[in-house]
Amino acid sequence: RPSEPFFVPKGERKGVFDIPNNDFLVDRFRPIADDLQSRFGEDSVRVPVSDITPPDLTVPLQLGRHDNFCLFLPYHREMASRLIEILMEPQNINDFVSTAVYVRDRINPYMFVYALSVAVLHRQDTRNLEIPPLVEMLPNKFVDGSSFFRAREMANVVPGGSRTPIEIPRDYTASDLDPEHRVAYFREDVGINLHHWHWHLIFPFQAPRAIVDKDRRGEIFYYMHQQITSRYNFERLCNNLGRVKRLTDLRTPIAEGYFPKLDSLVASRTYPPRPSGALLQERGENVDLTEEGGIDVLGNMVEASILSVNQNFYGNLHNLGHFLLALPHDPDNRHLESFGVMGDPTTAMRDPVFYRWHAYMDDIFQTHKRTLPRYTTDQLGYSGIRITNVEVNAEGCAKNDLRTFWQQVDVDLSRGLDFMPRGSVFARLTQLQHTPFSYRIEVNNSNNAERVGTVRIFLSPKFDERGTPMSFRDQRHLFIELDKFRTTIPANARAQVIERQSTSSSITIPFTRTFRDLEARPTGQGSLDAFNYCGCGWPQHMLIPKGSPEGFPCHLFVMISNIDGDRVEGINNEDGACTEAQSFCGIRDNRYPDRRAMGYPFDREARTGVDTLQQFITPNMAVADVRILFCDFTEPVQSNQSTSNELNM
Ligand code: CUO
Repeated sequence: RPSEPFFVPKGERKGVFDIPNNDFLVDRFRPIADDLQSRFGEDSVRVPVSDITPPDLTVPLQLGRHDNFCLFLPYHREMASRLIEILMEPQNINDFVSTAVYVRDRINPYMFVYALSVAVLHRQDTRNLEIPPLVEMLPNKFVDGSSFFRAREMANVVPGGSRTPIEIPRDYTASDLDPEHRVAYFREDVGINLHHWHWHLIFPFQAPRAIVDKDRRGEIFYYMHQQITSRYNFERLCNNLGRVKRLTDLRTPIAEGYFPKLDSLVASRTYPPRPSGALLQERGENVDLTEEGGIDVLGNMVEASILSVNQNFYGNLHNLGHFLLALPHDPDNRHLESFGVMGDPTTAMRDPVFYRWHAYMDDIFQTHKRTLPRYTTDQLGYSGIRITNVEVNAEGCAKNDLRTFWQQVDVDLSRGLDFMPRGSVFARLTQLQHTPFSYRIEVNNSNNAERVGTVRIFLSPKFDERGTPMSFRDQRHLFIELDKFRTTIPANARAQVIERQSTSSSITIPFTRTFRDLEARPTGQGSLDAFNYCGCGWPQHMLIPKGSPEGFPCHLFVMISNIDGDRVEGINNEDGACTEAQSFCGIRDNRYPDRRAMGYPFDREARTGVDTLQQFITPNMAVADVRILFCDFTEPVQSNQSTSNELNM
């Protein structure tokens, strides 16, 4: 660890790199080298940079500095992979910093941020280093483009202490004339998009093999995206929309249009929209897929990562689909438009077609899952363990009622505004939120010894689009994971109570981590939290779907599974504080902590004779009827909840 901090907190003092010689400067800055020295003078924090042999950037320099970077395009990802290698090579932290400084002004900035983030996440010497949240580094990928004009105006005209947040209305991408817009609050949620970007940083599909090859990565690709699809379907049902239709026919027009209204700062253009009825254009090649070898093999093959068993043969369906779907507004580039939001994991989840595409991907995985043996009651049950009651309690609500509402939060845009006067400029966003709640589970253990088990909690809509009770065959695809944790039940326990807070969920990270900020850490604190890996995780505020004003009826499912089938040996999470979102993100440097198939017990068809959830359950499971009540009011920003508000304004 270097003696000086090299990520300097924002605020009134700018961090400036003290480069060893002018070779570090790109050609365009050399004539003004002296001027640069004086421009960032006394009031800046100097960060020493050691002298190194400059790396060979031939490969990554093939992408122009002002082009947009598309992770899903093989040509781009090969360049990015080389850049990751370059950033992984330096033997010590000082050389790493020097390499990064040297590379920064030469390389395409999007590729740089991506490769640097992957390197920081995976190098041993930077594993505990904080990186600023992406929403602050590249706010243009998360926030309405028109707000930047207002932010610049604010930064130039209004002094630091007197700035007011720029309100971003909830309905800035479309009106309710577009039915798909009813679920825009989910697709455009900043926390969800940050999670998705973070997930793809931790699980890159191309990079040096040691980085890509993580325990069950193909399966977690399947599961995390399957859960996104289920959650989106859940939200759709809450909003009187049908479930997403798989996008399988690439030759018919795509009904769902999307106009992102995001700026692409590099290309000085906006992200192009896709009008409804757009047609894909391609060369008509077939992509063959087989089911051989299990969900993990299939996940890597379909995505496709470099772990694909044979990428030349099986192709690159998911990634190239993303790219193809990012192009139909200007398929042969005659209008010189860049690619749309689907071309980038940072922005892809905003577009309705993301969910249609992933519904198709998921269907491939489900086709494989249908070929697997069904779980028997022995495999599902837990001898002597019986759940006798389950309920949820939210403050101020009746038993088994959950409550959602809107809430405003402030995000600092100033890091994303280059060459601007100092100090924060906040955007005020509106997001879904819910009242925190707790689960209360009563269990009997008729064994003469204590038992350890894993509590698995899922939620699903009770009725389908037509208001009829769902068959198990349909419902199992809509169960969203809410929590998973270990429990110990004493011998001969009667009505033993297990209590658990919603904020402890195994898929979420707390608000302050989604929008984590350097200043959130008290200055002078010696040890840095492992913030980076920890940025992966579903945002806590989106744990519960929106529900409906009448109260959206749901099934809450709770199971206690036998630890013998769950336990993974050798899990060490001593050093990792960030194990919260382990269901979606795994645990750093460890095997995936649950031996069961991801999504268990709903990942497979039910045993014969089971048509409903009630028929599916064994004594160690229980179902409660729960409602989600949506209250259409907006909670204003609370100063202690806006991560950097108090500290910067
Ligand atoms: Cu996360 Cu299609 O994989 O976006």
